[in-house]
Amino acid sequence: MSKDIQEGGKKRVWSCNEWDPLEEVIVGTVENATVPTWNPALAATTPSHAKWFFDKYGGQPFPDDMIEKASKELDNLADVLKSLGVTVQRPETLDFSKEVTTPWWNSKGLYAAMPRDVLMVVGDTIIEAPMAWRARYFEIYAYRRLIEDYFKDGSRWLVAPKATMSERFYNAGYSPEQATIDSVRQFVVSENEVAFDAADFVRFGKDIFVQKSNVTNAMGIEWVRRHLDDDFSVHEVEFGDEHPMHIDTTIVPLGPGKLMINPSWVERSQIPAQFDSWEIIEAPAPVKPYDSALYFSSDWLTMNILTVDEKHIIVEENEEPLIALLKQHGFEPIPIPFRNFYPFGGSVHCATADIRRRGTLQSYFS
Ligand code: ABU
Repeated sequence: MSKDIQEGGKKRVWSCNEWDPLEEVIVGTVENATVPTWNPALAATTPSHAKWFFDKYGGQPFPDDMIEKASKELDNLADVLKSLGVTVQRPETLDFSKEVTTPWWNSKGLYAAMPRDVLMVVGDTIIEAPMAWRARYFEIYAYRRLIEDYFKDGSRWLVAPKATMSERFYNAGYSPEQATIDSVRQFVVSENEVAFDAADFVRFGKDIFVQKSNVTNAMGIEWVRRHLDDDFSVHEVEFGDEHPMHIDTTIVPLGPGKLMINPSWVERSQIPAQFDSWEIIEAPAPVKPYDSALYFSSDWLTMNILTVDEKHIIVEENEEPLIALLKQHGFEPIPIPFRNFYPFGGSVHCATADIRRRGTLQSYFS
């Protein structure tokens, strides 16, 4: 990679890690969000207590009051980011209630609420993830006009191969109750086709860590590895989440040399040796009870924060123990209301995707 590119130059798309000063970001939308019908891919990671929600609303729009409250919180997040000098983009609203037909299956869509899941920026390259839920097959098109603009402005653009998501894409024998067999983690996606969600990757400059999950398989990880410049190394990690989907409630970098871990899933012995000289900070337990149910995620949305720069971190305002902990470590948390977004499956990290962070491509590990 040329020196100019290593430094981002004047590129509109440039982001190498999770903590350099954020200059442009996409914030998702819950407009037209449609509840998926219960299916094995969803069941693999969805808390079983939430099944009633999908039985009741599957195939229908999310209830209006949920959309209204979450939209307000997203708009507020966008305003907070703008007030910090960050350029904010929003996706197009697609008609997610429309049923699409492929040669193998029919499905309605889901939403464009979680840009972090569907795309990632590595250096000056936008990577479109192929996704692993049928309801998310066409989700990237909500971002396509933006991506086309970024491409016109000089970004590189990689589109991962779309799987058929036919029967062979999934492990027919997978059961969430038997997620580990003989110490080997099982997943609902098979190894027959490329699968990954972008949110299973976390960027630390030249080193990128990724977990296999119920939406990311070894072929998906290898696809990313082979398509990145030689400057990047992709390291696979495994932690204790029995039903993993997205790494951003498991390990979260707070800045160079500071890693926040989920103490209920991450044993110190599982942390890769690269982090030996890093400060490891255990996230406090999530604050409960929630005002609203968690239909798509674990309780650990607490950790799903957005680092604006090395000092400022956007966090959900009810997560007081986390706010206190961040202050103790010298950060200035920016609390915002975001609990009404939680039932859609994420918090501020999921709801955003970095497009530009000021900084250079570096190695943070000796
Ligand atoms: N999409 C982030 C949610 C991960 C979790 O369930 O903890």
